[in-house]
Amino acid sequence: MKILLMLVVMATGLCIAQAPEYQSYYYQQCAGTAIDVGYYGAPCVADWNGDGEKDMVLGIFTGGNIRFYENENTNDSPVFNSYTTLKADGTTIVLPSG
Ligand SMILES: [Ca+2]
Repeated sequence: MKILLMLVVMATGLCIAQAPEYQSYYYQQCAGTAIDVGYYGAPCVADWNGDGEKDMVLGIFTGGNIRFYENENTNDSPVFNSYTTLKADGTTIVLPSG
């Protein structure tokens, strides 16, 4: 019985599986300009400030800083107009590289 159920689930999965659809890439912008941090930017999207909209936290290899971009629009159409450099105890966070 378990084998039959597993075969049905597998067959159903095969029938509804579709090829993924990809969108072309784009440069995320801040205040209308493409965000460019040089090499090895490390973005992370999360609701950092708890307002329900996903923000962007961006680690930067050069300089080792971390930027916070607050989303000023919706999750479907995020808008970033500025950023702040994250600090801990009043001191800018600098992560060593290498
Ligand atoms: Ca947010």
